[in-house]
Amino acid sequence: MSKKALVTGITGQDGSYLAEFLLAQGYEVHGIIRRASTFNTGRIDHLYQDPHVMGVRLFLHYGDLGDSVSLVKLLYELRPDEIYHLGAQSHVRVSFDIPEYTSDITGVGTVRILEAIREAGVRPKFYQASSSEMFGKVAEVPQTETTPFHPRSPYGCAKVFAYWLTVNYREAYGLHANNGILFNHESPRRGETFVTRKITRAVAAIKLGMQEKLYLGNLDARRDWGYAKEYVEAMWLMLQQDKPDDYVIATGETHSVREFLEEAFHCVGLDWQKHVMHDIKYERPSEVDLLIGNPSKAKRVLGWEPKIKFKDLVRLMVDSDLETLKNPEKR
Ligand code: NAP
Ligand code: F7E
Repeated sequence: MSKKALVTGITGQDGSYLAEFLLAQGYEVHGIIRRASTFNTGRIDHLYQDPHVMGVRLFLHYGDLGDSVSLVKLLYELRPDEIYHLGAQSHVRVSFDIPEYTSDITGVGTVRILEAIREAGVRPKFYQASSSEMFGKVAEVPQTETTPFHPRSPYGCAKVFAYWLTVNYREAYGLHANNGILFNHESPRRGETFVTRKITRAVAAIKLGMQEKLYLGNLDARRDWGYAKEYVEAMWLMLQQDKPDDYVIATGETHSVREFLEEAFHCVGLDWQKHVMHDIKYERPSEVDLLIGNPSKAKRVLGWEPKIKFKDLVRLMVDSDLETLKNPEKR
Protein backbone atom coordinates (compact mmCIF):
# COMPACT_ATOMS: atom_id res chain seq x y z
CA MET A 1 0.00 0.00 0.00
CA SER A 2 1.32 3.47 -0.87
CA LYS A 3 2.27 5.91 1.87
CA LYS A 4 0.05 8.84 2.73
CA ALA A 5 1.56 12.33 3.17
CA LEU A 6 -0.10 15.50 4.43
CA VAL A 7 1.41 18.81 3.27
CA THR A 8 0.52 22.14 4.86
CA GLY A 9 1.35 25.09 2.58
CA ILE A 10 0.86 22.91 -0.51
CA THR A 11 -0.10 25.96 -2.63
CA GLY A 12 3.24 27.68 -1.92
CA GLN A 13 6.55 27.40 -3.74
CA ASP A 14 7.91 24.46 -1.73
CA GLY A 15 4.56 22.75 -1.29
CA SER A 16 4.08 22.53 -5.04
CA TYR A 17 7.53 21.01 -5.70
CA LEU A 18 7.15 18.64 -2.77
CA ALA A 19 3.71 17.48 -3.95
CA GLU A 20 5.18 16.73 -7.39
CA PHE A 21 8.08 14.85 -5.84
CA LEU A 22 5.91 12.78 -3.48
CA LEU A 23 3.43 11.88 -6.23
CA ALA A 24 6.35 10.71 -8.37
CA GLN A 25 7.46 8.50 -5.44
CA GLY A 26 4.00 6.88 -5.43
CA TYR A 27 2.57 8.66 -2.38
CA GLU A 28 -1.05 9.55 -1.85
CA VAL A 29 -0.74 13.28 -1.21
CA HIS A 30 -3.14 15.40 0.83
CA GLY A 31 -2.82 19.17 1.10
CA ILE A 32 -4.44 21.83 3.25
CA ILE A 33 -5.65 24.88 1.35
CA ARG A 34 -7.23 28.12 2.53
CA ARG A 35 -10.41 29.49 1.14
CA ALA A 36 -9.54 32.63 -0.86
CA SER A 37 -11.62 35.06 -2.91
CA THR A 38 -9.46 34.27 -5.97
CA PHE A 39 -7.88 31.00 -7.13
CA ASN A 40 -4.80 30.16 -5.06
CA THR A 41 -3.92 26.74 -6.52
CA GLY A 42 -2.03 28.02 -9.59
CA ARG A 43 1.21 26.26 -8.60
CA ILE A 44 -0.44 22.83 -8.30
CA ASP A 45 -3.18 22.95 -10.94
CA HIS A 46 -0.93 21.14 -13.44
CA LEU A 47 -0.88 18.13 -11.13
CA TYR A 48 -4.54 17.66 -11.92
CA GLN A 49 -4.33 18.70 -15.54
CA ASP A 50 -1.20 17.02 -16.89
CA PRO A 51 -2.31 13.82 -18.65
CA HIS A 52 1.28 12.53 -18.49
CA VAL A 53 1.24 12.43 -14.69
CA MET A 54 0.01 8.88 -14.32
CA GLY A 55 -2.17 7.79 -11.45
CA VAL A 56 -2.02 11.11 -9.66
CA ARG A 57 -3.52 10.90 -6.21
CA LEU A 58 -3.72 14.42 -4.90
CA PHE A 59 -6.44 15.50 -2.49
CA LEU A 60 -7.04 19.02 -1.20
CA HIS A 61 -8.83 19.89 2.04
CA TYR A 62 -9.94 23.27 3.34
CA GLY A 63 -8.33 24.24 6.61
CA ASP A 64 -6.28 26.90 8.30
CA LEU A 65 -3.32 26.93 10.66
CA GLY A 66 -5.38 29.20 12.91
CA ASP A 67 -8.16 26.62 13.21
CA SER A 68 -7.24 23.72 15.53
CA VAL A 69 -10.52 21.85 15.10
CA SER A 70 -10.08 21.52 11.34
CA LEU A 71 -6.54 20.19 11.90
CA VAL A 72 -7.59 17.61 14.49
CA LYS A 73 -10.50 16.42 12.32
CA LEU A 74 -8.27 16.08 9.28
CA LEU A 75 -5.57 14.13 11.09
CA TYR A 76 -8.18 11.88 12.68
CA GLU A 77 -9.69 11.08 9.27
CA LEU A 78 -6.49 10.82 7.21
CA ARG A 79 -4.04 9.20 9.66
CA PRO A 80 -1.05 10.18 7.47
CA ASP A 81 2.34 8.43 7.57
CA GLU A 82 4.24 11.67 7.06
CA ILE A 83 3.42 15.33 7.69
CA TYR A 84 5.34 18.12 5.96
CA HIS A 85 4.50 21.32 7.79
CA LEU A 86 5.32 24.10 5.31
CA GLY A 87 2.40 26.49 5.86
CA ALA A 88 3.36 29.90 7.24
CA GLN A 89 3.17 33.66 6.87
CA SER A 90 6.62 33.45 5.29
CA HIS A 91 7.46 37.06 4.36
CA VAL A 92 10.04 38.62 6.67
CA ARG A 93 9.30 42.29 5.80
CA VAL A 94 5.56 41.71 6.18
CA SER A 95 6.12 40.12 9.59
CA PHE A 96 7.10 43.57 10.94
CA ASP A 97 3.69 44.89 9.84
CA ILE A 98 1.66 41.95 11.18
CA PRO A 99 3.76 40.51 14.03
CA GLU A 100 0.85 39.07 16.01
CA TYR A 101 -0.63 37.26 13.00
CA THR A 102 2.84 35.99 12.01
CA SER A 103 3.47 34.68 15.54
CA ASP A 104 0.08 32.97 15.52
CA ILE A 105 0.31 31.27 12.12
CA THR A 106 4.06 30.73 11.75
CA GLY A 107 4.72 29.99 15.43
CA VAL A 108 1.59 28.76 17.21
CA GLY A 109 0.42 27.07 13.98
CA THR A 110 3.16 24.48 14.60
CA VAL A 111 1.83 23.75 18.10
CA ARG A 112 -1.63 23.33 16.63
CA ILE A 113 -0.40 20.67 14.23
CA LEU A 114 1.72 18.93 16.86
CA GLU A 115 -1.18 18.89 19.34
CA ALA A 116 -3.54 17.68 16.60
CA ILE A 117 -1.16 14.74 16.12
CA ARG A 118 -1.48 13.86 19.83
CA GLU A 119 -5.21 14.51 19.93
CA ALA A 120 -5.87 12.28 16.91
CA GLY A 121 -3.68 9.52 18.38
CA VAL A 122 -1.52 9.19 15.23
CA ARG A 123 2.26 8.71 14.97
CA PRO A 124 3.34 10.29 11.67
CA LYS A 125 6.88 11.36 10.88
CA PHE A 126 6.93 15.16 11.08
CA TYR A 127 8.88 17.79 9.15
CA GLN A 128 9.09 21.40 10.40
CA ALA A 129 10.06 24.08 7.87
CA SER A 130 12.67 25.84 9.97
CA SER A 131 14.67 28.71 8.52
CA SER A 132 18.12 30.30 8.34
CA GLU A 133 16.32 33.47 9.52
CA MET A 134 16.63 31.95 13.02
CA PHE A 135 20.41 32.68 12.89
CA GLY A 136 19.68 36.37 12.19
CA LYS A 137 22.56 38.38 13.64
CA VAL A 138 24.91 35.49 13.06
CA ALA A 139 27.07 34.17 15.89
CA GLU A 140 29.41 32.31 13.54
CA VAL A 141 30.26 31.90 9.85
CA PRO A 142 29.23 29.60 8.25
CA GLN A 143 26.14 28.57 10.19
CA THR A 144 25.65 24.93 11.21
CA GLU A 145 23.13 22.89 13.23
CA THR A 146 24.86 24.05 16.44
CA THR A 147 25.07 27.80 15.72
CA PRO A 148 23.05 29.74 18.35
CA PHE A 149 19.96 31.61 17.20
CA HIS A 150 19.51 35.40 17.23
CA PRO A 151 16.40 36.15 15.15
CA ARG A 152 15.94 39.66 13.77
CA SER A 153 12.25 39.76 12.86
CA PRO A 154 8.88 38.60 14.19
CA TYR A 155 9.08 35.90 11.48
CA GLY A 156 12.48 34.73 12.76
CA CYS A 157 11.21 34.70 16.36
CA ALA A 158 8.14 32.65 15.37
CA LYS A 159 10.38 30.14 13.57
CA VAL A 160 12.64 29.80 16.64
CA PHE A 161 9.55 29.03 18.74
CA ALA A 162 8.37 26.42 16.22
CA TYR A 163 11.88 24.92 16.01
CA TRP A 164 12.06 24.33 19.77
CA LEU A 165 8.54 22.95 19.90
CA THR A 166 9.52 20.41 17.29
CA VAL A 167 12.55 19.43 19.38
CA ASN A 168 10.36 19.32 22.48
CA TYR A 169 7.75 16.98 20.95
CA ARG A 170 10.60 14.72 19.85
CA GLU A 171 12.06 14.62 23.36
CA ALA A 172 8.79 14.61 25.33
CA TYR A 173 6.67 12.24 23.23
CA GLY A 174 9.22 10.35 21.13
CA LEU A 175 7.75 11.78 17.91
CA HIS A 176 9.85 11.39 14.74
CA ALA A 177 9.98 15.21 14.53
CA ASN A 178 12.61 16.89 12.34
CA ASN A 179 13.76 20.44 11.68
CA GLY A 180 15.04 21.25 8.21
CA ILE A 181 16.94 24.53 8.66
CA LEU A 182 16.66 25.67 5.08
CA PHE A 183 18.57 28.64 3.74
CA ASN A 184 16.93 30.79 1.05
CA HIS A 185 15.76 28.73 -1.90
CA GLU A 186 14.23 30.11 -5.04
CA SER A 187 12.71 29.07 -8.34
CA PRO A 188 10.39 30.28 -11.09
CA ARG A 189 7.59 29.53 -8.59
CA ARG A 190 9.00 31.87 -5.92
CA GLY A 191 6.48 34.45 -4.67
CA GLU A 192 6.79 37.69 -6.65
CA THR A 193 7.56 39.88 -3.61
CA PHE A 194 10.70 38.01 -2.53
CA VAL A 195 13.78 39.78 -3.82
CA THR A 196 15.06 37.18 -6.34
CA ARG A 197 11.76 36.78 -8.16
CA LYS A 198 11.04 40.51 -7.92
CA ILE A 199 14.35 41.07 -9.73
CA THR A 200 13.99 38.34 -12.38
CA ARG A 201 10.42 39.40 -13.25
CA ALA A 202 11.52 43.03 -13.55
CA VAL A 203 14.54 42.08 -15.68
CA ALA A 204 12.27 40.20 -18.08
CA ALA A 205 9.73 43.05 -18.20
CA ILE A 206 12.45 45.68 -18.74
CA LYS A 207 14.05 43.59 -21.50
CA LEU A 208 10.67 43.28 -23.24
CA GLY A 209 9.98 47.03 -22.93
CA MET A 210 7.09 46.53 -20.48
CA GLN A 211 8.71 48.23 -17.46
CA GLU A 212 11.44 50.85 -16.92
CA LYS A 213 12.41 50.96 -13.28
CA LEU A 214 12.82 48.51 -10.41
CA TYR A 215 12.56 49.79 -6.81
CA LEU A 216 14.51 47.90 -4.14
CA GLY A 217 15.71 48.24 -0.55
CA ASN A 218 19.03 47.07 0.92
CA LEU A 219 21.40 45.73 -1.76
CA ASP A 220 24.22 44.81 0.65
CA ALA A 221 22.49 41.87 2.38
CA ARG A 222 24.08 38.52 1.57
CA ARG A 223 22.18 35.28 1.22
CA ASP A 224 22.90 31.61 0.53
CA TRP A 225 20.52 31.02 -2.39
CA GLY A 226 19.70 27.50 -3.64
CA TYR A 227 17.14 25.86 -5.89
CA ALA A 228 13.78 24.99 -4.27
CA LYS A 229 13.19 21.89 -6.38
CA GLU A 230 16.33 20.29 -4.94
CA TYR A 231 15.61 21.41 -1.38
CA VAL A 232 12.27 19.58 -1.11
CA GLU A 233 14.10 16.29 -1.71
CA ALA A 234 16.10 16.97 1.45
CA MET A 235 12.82 17.29 3.40
CA TRP A 236 11.75 13.85 2.23
CA LEU A 237 15.17 12.30 2.97
CA MET A 238 14.94 13.52 6.59
CA LEU A 239 11.71 11.58 7.08
CA GLN A 240 13.22 8.41 5.59
CA GLN A 241 15.86 8.17 8.35
CA ASP A 242 15.46 5.78 11.30
CA LYS A 243 16.08 8.60 13.78
CA PRO A 244 14.70 12.14 13.78
CA ASP A 245 17.19 15.02 13.70
CA ASP A 246 17.85 18.60 12.56
CA TYR A 247 19.71 19.50 9.36
CA VAL A 248 21.07 22.63 7.66
CA ILE A 249 20.21 22.68 3.95
CA ALA A 250 22.25 25.23 2.00
CA THR A 251 24.70 25.66 -0.89
CA GLY A 252 27.67 26.88 1.17
CA GLU A 253 27.97 30.01 -1.04
CA THR A 254 26.91 33.55 -0.24
CA HIS A 255 26.11 36.44 -2.62
CA SER A 256 24.76 39.96 -2.12
CA VAL A 257 21.47 41.25 -3.50
CA ARG A 258 23.65 43.54 -5.66
CA GLU A 259 25.43 40.51 -7.15
CA PHE A 260 22.06 38.91 -7.89
CA LEU A 261 21.01 42.10 -9.68
CA GLU A 262 24.22 42.28 -11.71
CA GLU A 263 23.93 38.66 -12.76
CA ALA A 264 20.23 38.89 -13.66
CA PHE A 265 20.64 42.02 -15.80
CA HIS A 266 23.78 40.49 -17.33
CA CYS A 267 21.66 37.52 -18.52
CA VAL A 268 19.75 39.89 -20.85
CA GLY A 269 22.68 42.19 -21.71
CA LEU A 270 21.50 45.22 -19.68
CA ASP A 271 23.19 47.47 -17.10
CA TRP A 272 21.29 47.28 -13.79
CA GLN A 273 22.46 50.72 -12.67
CA LYS A 274 20.34 52.35 -15.37
CA HIS A 275 17.14 50.75 -14.08
CA VAL A 276 17.34 50.22 -10.31
CA MET A 277 16.15 52.84 -7.81
CA HIS A 278 16.23 52.79 -4.02
CA ASP A 279 13.00 52.84 -2.00
CA ILE A 280 13.27 52.96 1.77
CA LYS A 281 9.94 51.18 2.17
CA TYR A 282 11.62 47.90 1.22
CA GLU A 283 14.15 48.18 4.06
CA ARG A 284 13.58 46.33 7.34
CA PRO A 285 13.66 47.78 10.88
CA SER A 286 16.37 45.19 11.63
CA GLU A 287 18.19 43.33 8.88
CA VAL A 288 19.92 39.96 8.54
CA ASP A 289 23.21 41.00 6.92
CA LEU A 290 24.93 37.72 6.14
CA LEU A 291 23.80 34.13 5.77
CA ILE A 292 25.91 31.20 4.61
CA GLY A 293 25.17 27.62 5.58
CA ASN A 294 27.35 24.57 5.98
CA PRO A 295 25.37 21.60 4.62
CA SER A 296 27.99 18.95 5.41
CA LYS A 297 25.80 17.04 7.90
CA ALA A 298 23.07 16.71 5.23
CA LYS A 299 25.66 15.39 2.78
CA ARG A 300 27.11 12.93 5.28
CA VAL A 301 23.85 11.56 6.75
CA LEU A 302 21.26 12.12 4.03
CA GLY A 303 23.52 11.91 0.98
CA TRP A 304 22.02 15.25 -0.12
CA GLU A 305 23.95 17.97 -1.90
CA PRO A 306 22.94 20.92 -4.10
CA LYS A 307 23.63 20.79 -7.83
CA ILE A 308 22.24 24.14 -9.02
CA LYS A 309 24.40 27.02 -7.81
CA PHE A 310 24.09 30.81 -8.02
CA LYS A 311 24.62 31.61 -11.73
CA ASP A 312 22.52 28.70 -12.98
CA LEU A 313 19.75 29.64 -10.57
CA VAL A 314 19.66 33.27 -11.72
CA ARG A 315 19.69 32.17 -15.37
CA LEU A 316 16.87 29.66 -14.98
CA MET A 317 14.67 32.22 -13.19
CA VAL A 318 15.31 34.97 -15.75
CA ASP A 319 14.67 32.58 -18.65
CA SER A 320 11.43 31.40 -17.07
CA ASP A 321 10.16 34.96 -16.50
CA LEU A 322 11.03 35.93 -20.08
CA GLU A 323 9.12 32.90 -21.33
CA THR A 324 6.11 33.66 -19.12
CA LEU A 325 5.90 37.31 -20.17
CA LYS A 326 6.21 36.39 -23.84
CA ASN A 327 3.48 33.74 -23.47
CA PRO A 328 1.15 34.98 -20.74
CA GLU A 329 -1.41 32.28 -21.57
CA LYS A 330 1.08 29.70 -20.20
CA ARG A 331 1.08 31.33 -16.74
P1 NAP B 1 5.24 30.38 0.50
O1 NAP B 1 5.42 30.24 -0.98
O2 NAP B 1 5.01 31.72 1.09
O3 NAP B 1 4.02 29.40 0.91
C1 NAP B 1 3.42 29.49 2.17
C2 NAP B 1 2.25 28.52 2.21
O4 NAP B 1 1.62 28.63 3.50
C3 NAP B 1 1.15 28.82 1.17
O5 NAP B 1 0.65 27.60 0.70
C4 NAP B 1 0.13 29.56 1.99
O6 NAP B 1 -1.19 29.46 1.46
C5 NAP B 1 0.22 28.78 3.30
N1 NAP B 1 -0.39 29.51 4.41
C6 NAP B 1 -0.17 30.79 4.80
N2 NAP B 1 -0.94 31.11 5.83
C7 NAP B 1 -1.69 30.03 6.12
C8 NAP B 1 -2.69 29.74 7.07
N3 NAP B 1 -3.13 30.66 7.94
N4 NAP B 1 -3.25 28.49 7.08
C9 NAP B 1 -2.86 27.56 6.18
N5 NAP B 1 -1.90 27.77 5.25
C10 NAP B 1 -1.34 28.99 5.21
O7 NAP B 1 6.49 29.75 1.26
P2 NAP B 1 7.65 28.77 0.72
O8 NAP B 1 8.75 29.61 0.17
O9 NAP B 1 7.05 27.69 -0.08
O10 NAP B 1 8.20 28.19 2.10
C11 NAP B 1 7.61 27.03 2.69
C12 NAP B 1 7.93 27.01 4.18
O11 NAP B 1 9.35 27.02 4.37
C13 NAP B 1 7.41 28.21 4.96
O12 NAP B 1 7.10 27.76 6.26
C14 NAP B 1 8.60 29.16 5.03
O13 NAP B 1 8.49 30.00 6.15
C15 NAP B 1 9.73 28.14 5.16
N6 NAP B 1 11.04 28.53 4.63
C16 NAP B 1 11.15 29.04 3.38
C17 NAP B 1 12.41 29.33 2.88
C18 NAP B 1 12.59 29.84 1.47
O14 NAP B 1 13.68 30.36 1.18
N7 NAP B 1 11.62 29.68 0.59
C19 NAP B 1 13.56 29.09 3.66
C20 NAP B 1 13.39 28.55 4.94
C21 NAP B 1 12.13 28.26 5.43
P3 NAP B 1 -1.74 30.53 0.37
O15 NAP B 1 -1.26 30.05 -0.97
O16 NAP B 1 -3.22 30.42 0.54
O17 NAP B 1 -1.19 31.87 0.74
O1 F7E C 1 14.89 39.23 1.10
C1 F7E C 1 16.70 42.39 0.63
C2 F7E C 1 16.07 42.14 1.98
O2 F7E C 1 12.43 38.86 1.11
C3 F7E C 1 16.25 38.92 0.87
C4 F7E C 1 11.85 33.88 3.07
O3 F7E C 1 11.59 32.79 2.21
O4 F7E C 1 14.20 33.43 3.09
C5 F7E C 1 13.24 34.41 2.81
O5 F7E C 1 13.45 35.57 3.61
C6 F7E C 1 17.10 40.15 1.09
C7 F7E C 1 16.81 40.88 2.41
O6 F7E C 1 14.00 36.94 1.62
C8 F7E C 1 14.23 44.11 -1.41
O7 F7E C 1 16.26 43.25 2.85
C9 F7E C 1 16.32 44.37 -0.88
O8 F7E C 1 18.01 41.22 3.02
O9 F7E C 1 13.84 37.73 -0.67
P1 F7E C 1 13.69 38.19 0.72
P2 F7E C 1 14.40 36.78 3.18
O10 F7E C 1 14.02 37.94 3.98
O11 F7E C 1 15.83 36.36 3.21
C10 F7E C 1 14.19 32.95 4.45
C11 F7E C 1 15.25 31.88 4.56
C12 F7E C 1 12.85 32.55 4.92
O12 F7E C 1 12.73 31.65 5.75
C13 F7E C 1 11.71 33.40 4.52
O13 F7E C 1 10.48 32.68 4.62
O14 F7E C 1 16.81 41.09 0.06
N1 F7E C 1 15.89 43.25 -0.26
N2 F7E C 1 15.31 44.92 -1.58
C14 F7E C 1 14.60 43.04 -0.57
N3 F7E C 1 13.74 42.07 -0.22
C15 F7E C 1 12.48 42.13 -0.73
N4 F7E C 1 11.59 41.14 -0.42
N5 F7E C 1 12.07 43.16 -1.54
C16 F7E C 1 12.90 44.19 -1.91
O15 F7E C 1 12.52 45.08 -2.64
